Amino acid sequence: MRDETEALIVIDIQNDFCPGGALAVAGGDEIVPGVNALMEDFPTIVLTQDWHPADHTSFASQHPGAAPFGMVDMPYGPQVLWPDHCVQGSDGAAFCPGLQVDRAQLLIRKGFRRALDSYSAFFENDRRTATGLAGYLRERGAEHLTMVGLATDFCVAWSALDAARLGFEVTLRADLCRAINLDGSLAAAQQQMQKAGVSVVSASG
Ligand code: VGL
Ligand code: ZN
Repeated sequence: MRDETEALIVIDIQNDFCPGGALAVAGGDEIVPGVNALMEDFPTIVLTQDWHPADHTSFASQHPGAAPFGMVDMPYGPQVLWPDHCVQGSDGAAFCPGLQVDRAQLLIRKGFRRALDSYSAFFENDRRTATGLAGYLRERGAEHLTMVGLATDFCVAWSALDAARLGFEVTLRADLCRAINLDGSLAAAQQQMQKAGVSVVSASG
């Protein structure tokens, strides 16, 4: 077991991001066994869950004439329009079958405000509205965060970038993440994470 300065952040491993889901990420389900094994090694485990109202403004269905994966300008900046996904209480919003969640101490739900999306586990997409996770982790004594989950280039990358900006030491386990890769979003996210000092690795270190 690692010491109390180490926390594992398990991002959005939910049915809608796995094959057959509304916003399926290729191979999303493949990471479950590895994430389960990694959880055994961490004293502090946080899960996040994308958790939208049915009329969330990140859904293309809320914008007449718009198609999924287009862009729209929101008051807080540009926003990708998504297929309806992770609706609060739906089967699609539930954790993927087999994900071993019993040892997690905190569940952060995000994206629950209709007019504001939230990719990062720390701040919503206005980059100002905090989820409370930074305070929780600091009070628990966490300094080094390991990130796994879905999707690499959206919720995982935004979480990793915010964590680095907040002063945490961040490791991303690329082998335990899968990407959406929309218009080069994966390469862009990798570049930003490298610049921010996020350590992207493919095995336990
Ligand atoms: C995510 C798009 C929309 C993610 C969530 O978990 O990466 N991506 N909502
Ligand atoms: Zn979402």
